[in-house]
Amino acid sequence: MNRKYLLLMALPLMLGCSSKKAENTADLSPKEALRSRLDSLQSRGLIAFGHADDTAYGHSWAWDEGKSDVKSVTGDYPAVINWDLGGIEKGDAENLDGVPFEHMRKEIIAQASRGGINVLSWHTVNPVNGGDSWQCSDTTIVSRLLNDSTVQAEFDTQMTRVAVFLNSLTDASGEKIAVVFRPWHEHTGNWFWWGAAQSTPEDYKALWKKTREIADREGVDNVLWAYSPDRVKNYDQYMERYPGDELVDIMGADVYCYTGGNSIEVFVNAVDSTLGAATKAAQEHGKLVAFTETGLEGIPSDDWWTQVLLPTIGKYPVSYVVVWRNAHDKPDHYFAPWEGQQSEQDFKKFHASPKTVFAKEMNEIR
Ligand code: BMA
Repeated sequence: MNRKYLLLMALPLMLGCSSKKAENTADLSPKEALRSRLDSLQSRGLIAFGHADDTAYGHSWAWDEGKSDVKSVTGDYPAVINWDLGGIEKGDAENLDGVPFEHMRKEIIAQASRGGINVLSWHTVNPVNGGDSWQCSDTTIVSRLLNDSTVQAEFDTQMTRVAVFLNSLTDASGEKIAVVFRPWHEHTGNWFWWGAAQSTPEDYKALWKKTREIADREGVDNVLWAYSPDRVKNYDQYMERYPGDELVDIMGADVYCYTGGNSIEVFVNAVDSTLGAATKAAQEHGKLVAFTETGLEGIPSDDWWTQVLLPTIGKYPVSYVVVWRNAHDKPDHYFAPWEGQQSEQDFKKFHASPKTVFAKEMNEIR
């Protein structure tokens, strides 16, 4: 057992408060137990590491049972895995990146049973003409979704399919598996049909309300809902489209790092303004904080993990950080290292940091 593991086990005793909490989480609903675990990470100053589609495919492989690029480097699975529901709204068998939903369900169950957490994003088609999430030249979609009864009915069908999937996530004993769901993400940008140039703040908030009404009607009770704007300049911009305390559990943020010029400085500043705003919002509204999407595509760096990412986000009480997927069919599109990748050694140090948590250590987080 390594030093970090011992520290994790001893922390509740050192803090003198959490061992009681640990006993009590057994009585909580799956959703409240998940909230409590994320809160526990935050209050201990720990950050759970996450990777999109981690166990479905990786840099040069797909669908191998038990495989993971993160595990091939660190010996452990990520604490958090992001899955994307894009395509489920059409009744498709596979998501937009080719992950069969049945396979996704299996992997969600496997991740939960190893003590990890699952988070879901949704690159959904639009309910007007079925165009993909990035079809953003039509700026009337959100307003038609809210006001045109035909479009409303189509959205109802789509969101109901999402709800059916969420309700179907159960463990071996039949108990629901709680997940984080973050619809309508990166809405401060202009690249999705629900973006800032594509909807008014009032319509964006109404879109959330409608989404929650359908989920609630369908009995979805295993979800923590995350609000996840893209980079913002300040708190006011972060909150401009906040749909309300009754609809949101997690204050999230999506901020990517790019290469070239002063891109690291730009990234650090953007994380500071965005996670700074998310943290303030979370404190004021009694919510959790998470860095819901980030990464440096291709990781052309020897030390990005320990010299850029960790010190930049370590200042904020983020419960988890997710880096995006390692595509198996696009050799340059990856955000976590694999065996032999340039940042491999640095990622091992990131894994060994007392601040980061991977799947095995999640079992100590109650
Ligand atoms: C983007 C890219 C796309 C993918 C989409 C949804 O960032 O990774 O290739 O289809 O996310 O996962």
